[in-house]
Amino acid sequence: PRTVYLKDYTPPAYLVDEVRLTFRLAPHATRVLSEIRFRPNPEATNRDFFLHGEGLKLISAQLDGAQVEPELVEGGLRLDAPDAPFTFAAEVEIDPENNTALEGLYRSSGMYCTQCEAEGFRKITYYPDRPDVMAPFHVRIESDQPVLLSNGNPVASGEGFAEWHDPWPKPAYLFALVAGDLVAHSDSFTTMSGREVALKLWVREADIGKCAFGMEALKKSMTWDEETYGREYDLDVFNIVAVDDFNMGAMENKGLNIFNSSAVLASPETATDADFERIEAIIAHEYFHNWTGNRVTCRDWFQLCLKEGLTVFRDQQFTGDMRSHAVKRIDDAMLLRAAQFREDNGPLAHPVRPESFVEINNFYTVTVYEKGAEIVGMLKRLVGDEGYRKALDLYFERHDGQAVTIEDWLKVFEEATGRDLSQFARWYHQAGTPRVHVAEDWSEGRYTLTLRQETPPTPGQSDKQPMVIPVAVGLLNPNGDEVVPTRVLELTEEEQSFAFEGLAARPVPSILRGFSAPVILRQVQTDETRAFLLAHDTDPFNKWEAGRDLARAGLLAMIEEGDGPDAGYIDALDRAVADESLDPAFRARLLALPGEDELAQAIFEAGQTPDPTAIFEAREALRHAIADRLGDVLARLYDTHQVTGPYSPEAGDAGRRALTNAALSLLSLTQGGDRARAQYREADNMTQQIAALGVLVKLGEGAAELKAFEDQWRHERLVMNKWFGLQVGAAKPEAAAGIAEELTRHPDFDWKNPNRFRAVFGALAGNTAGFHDPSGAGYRLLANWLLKLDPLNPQTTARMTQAFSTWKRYDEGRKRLIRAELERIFETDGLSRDTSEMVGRMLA
Ligand code: BAL
Ligand code: ZN
Repeated sequence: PRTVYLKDYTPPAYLVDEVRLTFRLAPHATRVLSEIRFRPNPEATNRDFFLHGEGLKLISAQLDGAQVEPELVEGGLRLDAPDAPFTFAAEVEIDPENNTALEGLYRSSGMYCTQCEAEGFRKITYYPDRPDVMAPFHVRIESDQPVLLSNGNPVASGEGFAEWHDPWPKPAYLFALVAGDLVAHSDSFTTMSGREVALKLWVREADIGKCAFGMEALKKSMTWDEETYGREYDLDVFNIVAVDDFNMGAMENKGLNIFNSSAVLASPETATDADFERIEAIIAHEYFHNWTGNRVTCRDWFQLCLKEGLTVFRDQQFTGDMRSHAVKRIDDAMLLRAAQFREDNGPLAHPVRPESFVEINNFYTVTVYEKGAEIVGMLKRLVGDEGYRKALDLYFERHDGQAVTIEDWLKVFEEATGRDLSQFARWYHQAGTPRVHVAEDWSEGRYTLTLRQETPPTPGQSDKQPMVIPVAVGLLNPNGDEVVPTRVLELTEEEQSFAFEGLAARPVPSILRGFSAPVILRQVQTDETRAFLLAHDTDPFNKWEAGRDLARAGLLAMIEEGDGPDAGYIDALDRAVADESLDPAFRARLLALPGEDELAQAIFEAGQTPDPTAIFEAREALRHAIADRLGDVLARLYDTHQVTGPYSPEAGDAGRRALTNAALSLLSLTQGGDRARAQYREADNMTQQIAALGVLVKLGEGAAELKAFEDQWRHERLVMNKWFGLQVGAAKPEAAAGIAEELTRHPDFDWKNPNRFRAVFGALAGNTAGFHDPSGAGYRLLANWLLKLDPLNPQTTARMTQAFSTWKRYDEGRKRLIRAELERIFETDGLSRDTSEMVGRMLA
C-alpha cells in the first residue's frame, strides 16, 4: 500500500464550481448520476484530471455533453480535460446493501445512510475526493423511502423524490444522504440575527421517546456558540439522524449530522448519567464543527487536528460551562493520560499533525483529537482570553470558505497577539509526551523552582527539541494559605529557573495547576506534602491530583515492595471525601484509583516489568482497605447523598449518583451485596440500575439480576450493549476471556454491528488483567475476531488492534504470545490496508 506524505501536497488541478447529484436508490443497484462543473485551478502545478473512485461500476461518462471513455486506473479515473471550464457527467452503480465497511452509501436496519469522512465519497461517485476542493451541492433523491434527506435546505419534494440544495461550498467528505422510514422530534431555534431554524432529530418510531435530551443539547450548543464565539447557524434546517451501524460516534455533515444511535438517544430508563453527558458533548461537538471544520475546513488530511483539536477544545469548554469546569478538567486529564499518553509511549506514537499515513482512518486518534485540544488550550493560556477571542475572530473572518493549514491557524494568533509561535509550533510536529522534572531551592525568603524538560524518542523521531510549556504554579505557605496565586511560568528552554521573592517561610508548590500542559510532571514529593495539598490546595485539579499521586505511590509500593495499603493515604482520603464543602462529583473522582493500565505504564517507565495480575490484586487490596477503614463515612455518604424525586441528568444529581455509586461499590467489598440488590430492585433509571448490577456481578452474586436485566432489555440494542460489556469488564481476570467467548455465542451477539463488537471486545481490552491473563486466551480470542471482522469492516478492526499496542511493556511470556497473534494477523492474506498499517507499526 502507498504511503502518503504531507511534504508531497500539491494543489488540485481543477476546482469545482457546482455539483449536481441524482440518486436512484435501490438496495443492490443504486444509480448515482453526477454533473460536476470544473474549472482549471490557477494555483495548480499540473493539468492532470484525476477523479477518485472506489468500487464503482461506471455506466457512462460525458464531457460537456459528449460521451467519453475515461481511463479507469487504480483508485479512480483519468481523462484528457480541457484547460478551460467544463462539465463532467457520469452515471455509476453501487451496492449499498453489501457495503459492510460502513463507508460511502450503506444500509443500516433498512435505511440508507452515508459516511464520507475521510475518503468515503469516492465510494459513491467519481470526484476529486480531497478536502481542498469545495463546492455547493444540489442533490435529488429518488426512492420510495418516506424520508429523504441531504445537506443544506430542502428545495423540492413530491411522491418518491426530494431535492436539497446546500449553498455553502463544502468538501465531499461533508456530503450526506439519508433515506428511511423515520420520524422526527421537531423543534426550532431563533438565531442571534432573528432567523428561524427548523431543528429535527430523525429516528425510528420506537426511539421517539429518546430524543428530548439531544434536542435540548442542540439548542444549548447553538446558543453557546453564538454567545461564546459569535458563531451563528447558516441554514434554514438542521437535521440529525440516529443510525445503529456506525463506525464512529457521529459525523458533522453540513446541515445533516449523522449519529451513532449511542451518541444521541437517551431516556432516564435506558441511558446513564455518563451517556447523557457524552451525548450532550457529542451533539455540541458536531454542531460546533459547522464553523470549525465546515465553514473553515482542512487543506488536506494531515491538518485533521485543525478542525478536531479545536472542536474538541470547544466542546470541552461547553461541557465545563454546562456542568463543572473542575470535574471536566479532571475527566479530560484522566482520558488523556489513559489513552493519549499510552499512545505516545508506544509504537503508535505520532505527531498531532502526522507527516505520513497509509490509511487516514487510522489517524482519527486520541493524539489528534485530545492532544490537539490540549494545544489549543495552551495557546489560549499563553495569549489570554482576549487574545484568543481576537485570534479566533480573525480566523473565521480570514478563512471562511477556505481549506487551510496549521500554519494559517498559528498565523492568525501571531497577527492578533503579536506573539512569535515558531517554537510553539513544535507541539504540532513533535510526537511524545514531555517530562518536566522539578527541583526546588529555598534560601532567605527566596524560593526557586528549576524546571527541566525532556521528551523521549518516538518512532521516526529520535531527537527532540524543547517545547513551549505553560506551567501554572501557585504557592501555599505551611499553614495551608495561598501565598502566591496561580501564575503561568513559560518553560521554553531545556532547563529554566523561576524565582519567587519575599516569602516568610518555605512554601509548598502546587505545580501544573489545572493540568496546564499535556506533560508528565516528575516531582519528588513526600506523602505528607501530597496529603497537605489534598487538604489545602485551592486549585481543584491539583487537589485531586495530590490524592491521585498518593494513591499511585501507595499502589506502586504495594506492587513492587510488597507493602500493605498506605494508612496515610486512606486517612487523607477519609478527610477529603467527608468534606461536605466539596462537590460530590469531585469526591466521586477522588474515590477512583489510578487504572491498571496507568500503573503498568508507570512501572514500565521506572524500568520494571509490570505484572497485570499483581497490579489487579494490589488495587483490589487497596479498595478493600479503603472500604474497611472508611466503612462508616461511605455508608453515611451513601445514605445522605441519595437523589430523591424524578430523575434528571443535570450535573448536580449526576454528581450525587456518582458519589453514592462509588461508595456502594466500595461498601459491597466488606458488607456484601444487600445494598446493591436493594438499589437494583428500586432503581428507576439506568445509572442506578447498571451500577448496582456491576457491583453484584463483581461480587459473583449477580446471576439472577443479569438474567432479569436481559429479559427486561432484550429489545433495546443500546442497553444490551451495556449488558454484554459489563459481564466482560467486571469479570475476574482468569474468567474474562472465557466469558467474552461465551457471549460471542449469544444469539444477540450481532458482531457486524460495531457497537456490539466493541461492547464485548472493548470491554475485554479494558479488563487489563483479564486481557493479559498469562494463558494468552484473551489475545487469541481478540485476534480471531479481528481476523473475522477485517474483511467486512477494516476501520473498526484496525482501531481495535490497539488493544495490543502496549505489548512491549510485558514479560517475555506475554510478549511472545502477543507477538505471535500480531504476526498471525499481519501475515493473513488479503488483510485490509487499515489493519495492516496498524499491526505493521506495532510490530516495527
Ligand atoms: N469528523 C469525524 C467525527 C468527529 O470528529 O466529529
Ligand atoms: Zn470532530
